[in-house]
Amino acid sequence: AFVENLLKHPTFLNNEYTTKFIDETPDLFAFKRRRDRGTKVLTYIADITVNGHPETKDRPLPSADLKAPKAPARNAEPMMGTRNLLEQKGPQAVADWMKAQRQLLITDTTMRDGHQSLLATRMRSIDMIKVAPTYAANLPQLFSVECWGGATFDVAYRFLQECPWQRLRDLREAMPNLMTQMLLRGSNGVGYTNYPDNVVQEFVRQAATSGVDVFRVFDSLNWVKNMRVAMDAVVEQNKVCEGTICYTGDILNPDRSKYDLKYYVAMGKELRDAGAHVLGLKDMAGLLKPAAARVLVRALKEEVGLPIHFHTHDTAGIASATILAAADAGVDAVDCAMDSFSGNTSQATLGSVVEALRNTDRDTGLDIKAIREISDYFESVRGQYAAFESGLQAPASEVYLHEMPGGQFTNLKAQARSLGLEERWHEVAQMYADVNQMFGDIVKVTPSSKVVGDMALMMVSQGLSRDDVESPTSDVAFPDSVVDMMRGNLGQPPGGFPNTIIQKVLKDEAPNLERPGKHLPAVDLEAARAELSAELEGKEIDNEDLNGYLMYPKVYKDYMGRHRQYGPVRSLPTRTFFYGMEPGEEIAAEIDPGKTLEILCQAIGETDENGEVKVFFELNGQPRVIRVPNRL
Ligand code: BTN
Ligand code: 3PY
Ligand code: ZN
Repeated sequence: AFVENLLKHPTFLNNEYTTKFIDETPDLFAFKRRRDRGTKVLTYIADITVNGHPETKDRPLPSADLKAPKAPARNAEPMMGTRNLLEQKGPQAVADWMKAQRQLLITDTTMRDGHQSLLATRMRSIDMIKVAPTYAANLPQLFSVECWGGATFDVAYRFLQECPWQRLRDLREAMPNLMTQMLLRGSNGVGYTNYPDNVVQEFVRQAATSGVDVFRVFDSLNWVKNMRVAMDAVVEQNKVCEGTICYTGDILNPDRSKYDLKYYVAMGKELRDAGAHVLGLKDMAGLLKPAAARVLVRALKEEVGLPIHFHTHDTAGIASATILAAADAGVDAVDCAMDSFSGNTSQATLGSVVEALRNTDRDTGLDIKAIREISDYFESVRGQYAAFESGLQAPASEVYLHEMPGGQFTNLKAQARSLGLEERWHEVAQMYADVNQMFGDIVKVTPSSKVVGDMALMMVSQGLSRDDVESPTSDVAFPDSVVDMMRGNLGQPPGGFPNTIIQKVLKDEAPNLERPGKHLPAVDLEAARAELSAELEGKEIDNEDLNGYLMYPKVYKDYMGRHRQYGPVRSLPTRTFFYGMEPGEEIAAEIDPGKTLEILCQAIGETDENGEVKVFFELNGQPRVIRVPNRL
């Protein structure tokens, strides 16, 4: 029962669990009195200073002599980039240009998959926005900057106490010549379940309006039918639609014939026919080996005809070899992360790929000095997030056994730790592989990867084998996510789920084999807006807020409740956000363009008879005393 409850916990549903749950979500309307933003931010700092941040409790500290990250100098004039082409000529012109030119195009993933895979998605907007103008000025040859979507959306609201839409607007403004890119989970939006069609459409419309140029759209079971609503919405917005194949198995292994070359070529053609401008090849676990990449890329190039954008992970330590093989075979664009955010479960090393191709016919044209400087910046950013490091020491070929996506690996390991299974990690890895076979060998990527992970953890902790689960006489309490998937609520894998497991999970209930969105009634958007506004005491709900709420109703409302209490904490330096301040320390926080709070922490008082602590500040030169409860 313990495991069952844990698997139902929202933080597990979120799949981004690393350290501690936040037990104490403040009541939504605990603070009715209107206070100015300065006071709210001071209240936050005082609270963290006295009580610590629940997410960094008992976790490693950043080194004491870590310098505050400082963005590198910029070249004078940002040159024209891919964004200018998109704006002037549209998405088809971008696709045509990709095919026509010879350099290997590079997407920088540092601000999305890089930190999602290495730091549990915890990088804060301020650490991105500070360096974004340097990208625009010094790396104008980039194909795109992946900086939004995937897990970043809910983690921003849930753990970072900031608005993901504002992050997007700010980045868009800071990089006017570069295409921004997001990861969209098809009908699952940026969530873990299928949404009604109009919610997906509205979300895409808003993401395009707020600043996304390239939409990488995938489906967690590779079901193109379930991707069309999202793809059509992207095309409708005149943005780049990257219809994406998720790669699993091994095309060169005759024993894994379910996902063979023919399967991928057929899917590529389906995506082309569904309107994709670019074909995404998403190797979320890093399973594509160099020799297989050569064969696959060549076949897709020849038979599909779209430009190909390849994404992989370095979990096995071999990602750059695969990228170079793909480049030889004619891939058009690839994903890399800044050196200091690369390797292991993240992407291949940007600077090294650039250097490897220098003076070849696929030379990327990127400035290696600019890359080093930005990587140095991110190195000091990364140091601030020591609490979220996974401790993974080395790449490992074990990924070819378990096939876990890079973005899931460290999270699942942390979940295993929290269940006391850390010592048995390799059993979890083997069980993950067994569950995959029991489910019929499926694509494993958010959210299907989470379902496999839930099942594997449950089985290891309860000592169940695949035979135990499949036995007609055993009585198994399946995790909710497994029941949901077998009901057909994430859609259908190629060939469907095996009857053995469907019958075991659903008993007499018949699964839905149709597209889940077909049966989900449209949400009345204006009614939802009115309902949310009423719940938030008449607050005006703009389209960004509405879309956040539609994706994650509770997460959004909890965020708003904390926002009323703590104000614009996104503007705090990262160290202050996670660790508060020390007496004598001084910081600045720009809460609006041109409006800066100069904050000096003077002293921290003793805990009084009411259990409260006074924290003494100077705010823009004026003394301010904030009282917070000591909850320790
Ligand atoms: C988060 O939820 O992680 C971001 C907001 C942090 C809220 C602070 S953390 C310390 C204190 N305890 C709470 O429950 N809320 C505040
Ligand atoms: C996500 O959906 O967040 C992923 O990164 C999948 O690879
Ligand atoms: Zn990835």
